[in-house]
Amino acid sequence: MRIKIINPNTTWSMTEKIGACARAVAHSGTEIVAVSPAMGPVSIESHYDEALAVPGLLQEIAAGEREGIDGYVIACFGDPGLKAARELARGPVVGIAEAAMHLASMVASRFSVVTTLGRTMGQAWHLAEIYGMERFCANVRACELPVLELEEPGSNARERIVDECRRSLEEDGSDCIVLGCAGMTDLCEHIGGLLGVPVIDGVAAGTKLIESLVTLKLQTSKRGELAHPLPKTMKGALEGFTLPR
Ligand code: 5HY
Repeated sequence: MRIKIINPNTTWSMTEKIGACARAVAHSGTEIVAVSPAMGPVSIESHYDEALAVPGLLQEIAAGEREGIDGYVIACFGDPGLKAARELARGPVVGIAEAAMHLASMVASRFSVVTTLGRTMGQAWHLAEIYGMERFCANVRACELPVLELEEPGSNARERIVDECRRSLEEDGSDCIVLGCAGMTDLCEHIGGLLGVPVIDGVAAGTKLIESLVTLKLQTSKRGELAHPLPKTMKGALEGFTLPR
């Protein structure tokens, strides 16, 4: 099977890291295609960034449909464009926040999300609410870490994330950590080994969930809300997104 993992930001070093972590858990028969869109923000740290990441993301979904991709992971903790991606895709699409929160709810009683900038915490809480995970989500914490600092050699990002994870276990009543950024994917094993609790990376979680859904031949339902979008003319800079009749 072929799974496309889309890092909706345009920082390819993060995309390569995401692809490597997905390949590390994927079945030998699964091909992982890891991409960033050709256009969009270099990192996603606000609603503005998230909105501007979606057109490029949808271009990658449309390309995947032409390429015969079996399923998709949206590798950004805000799960941007998830429903729109599901309308375009035949196969299943998951977001890494959705995947990580669901798996956390199966191995622990309460999880804390540890993310980057404080201003993105609201989106994590919003996703917990719409995914029905509020009763499992003890807290959402931020390290006040710019996303791209995760890509800087020699930054103290890892230590700051570990410290915040420790505080969440001590103060939130959590018994599990959800990493709140795709850029943290390579820290999962290290932090889990240090803290002795389940630490869930949405990239790995999403990859295995899509593998399972595809194996079970479960595709996105095309009856009603997630049916293919209606034919629509798009004008101006979005003209290329027109859906012909
Ligand atoms: C992510 N931003 O996973 C989110 C993290 C965040 O560029 N990739 C990003 O803080 O929302």
